[in-house]
Amino acid sequence: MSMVKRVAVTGAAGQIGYSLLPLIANGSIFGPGVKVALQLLEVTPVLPALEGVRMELEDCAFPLLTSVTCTDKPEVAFRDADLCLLVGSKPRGKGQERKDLLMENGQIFIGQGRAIAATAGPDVRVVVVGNPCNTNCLIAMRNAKGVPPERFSAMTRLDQSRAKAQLAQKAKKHWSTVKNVTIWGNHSNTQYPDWHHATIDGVPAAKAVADDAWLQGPFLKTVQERGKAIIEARGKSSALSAAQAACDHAKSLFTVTTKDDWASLCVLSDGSYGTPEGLISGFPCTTDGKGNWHLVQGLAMNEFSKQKATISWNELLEEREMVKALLG
Ligand code: NAX
Repeated sequence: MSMVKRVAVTGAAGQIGYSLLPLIANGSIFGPGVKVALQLLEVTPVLPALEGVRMELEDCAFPLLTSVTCTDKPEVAFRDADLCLLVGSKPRGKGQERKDLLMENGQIFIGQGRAIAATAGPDVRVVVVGNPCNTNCLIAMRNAKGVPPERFSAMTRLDQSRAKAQLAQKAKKHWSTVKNVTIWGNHSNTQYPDWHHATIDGVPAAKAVADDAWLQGPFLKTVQERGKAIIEARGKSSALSAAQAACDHAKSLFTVTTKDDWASLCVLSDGSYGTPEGLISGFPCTTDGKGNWHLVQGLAMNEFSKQKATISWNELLEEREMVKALLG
């Protein structure tokens, strides 16, 4: 009997969904030997467009794709799911306050957290992409009663990949040679992309780049503001790269990741490195290939790093405070 992994994707008719679904159907997460069933969630008015996406998926005749379910009911989308990719959320409206956005999206993630607890598979993993992804993840996790909190993570993989690309280009090396970049804190422009433990082609990044002023200034700012730069250039937010990052993040949960090149995942803080306990925040992680992560411990953090990370941790604390009524 061949194995089929059930992957639920929310916001599936959105622009990230459009780039993400073919990647999943091609085996990007579970590999070329594992069949996948897609369970797609959208809001009711968008179901006709989602139907078009389903038709296109069928027309690709992906060898690994066994079925496509389209629904506006979270309990149907998450039923027996092995992996839930929570991509759908509401964008910030014109003139809308951050708190209102957090609260509005919070309602979505309460419902989805509950539905995951009620119907997802017994070994489900949940990856939150929809922004503000750290706090949305916290809300879903806290409302998914009975699902172990470490099954939840939020995505800073795109930031990690962006940082690797910037470091590589500065050092005139290929990005595949950049290892061990960490994104501390929130997936927002307060995030702290930390190069201090990174290597480029085996050489410490600071030595390979040989430009501390660039690392502490333009490098940080470019990674923090990359999303905005893409909107300015494309007129739309990053989708292709976000879809790739979502697959890379999920794949790193289901394959072994070592300290040779750790994954930067936003996961539940136990207080390590000074990250306030109970937040969903960026950490360097290894994984066991069975969906479980472990924090990389014992890394030195200098004053600069602590100061930068604290700015982002404080923002996450503020966000948590704003949504405290939603934390089941
Ligand atoms: P789109 O607006 O193109 O698509 C979002 C889709 O979600 C829409 O089709 C909408 O109908 C659907 N949706 C809204 N509420 C829903 C609900 N309750 N249930 C199911 N579906 C729902 O946005 P897109 O560009 O695809 O981005 C999706 C999310 O990813 C946004 O929140 C965006 O900010 C976030 N991003 C996160 C990134 C990260 O690194 N964590 C990077 C990329 C991206 O900005």
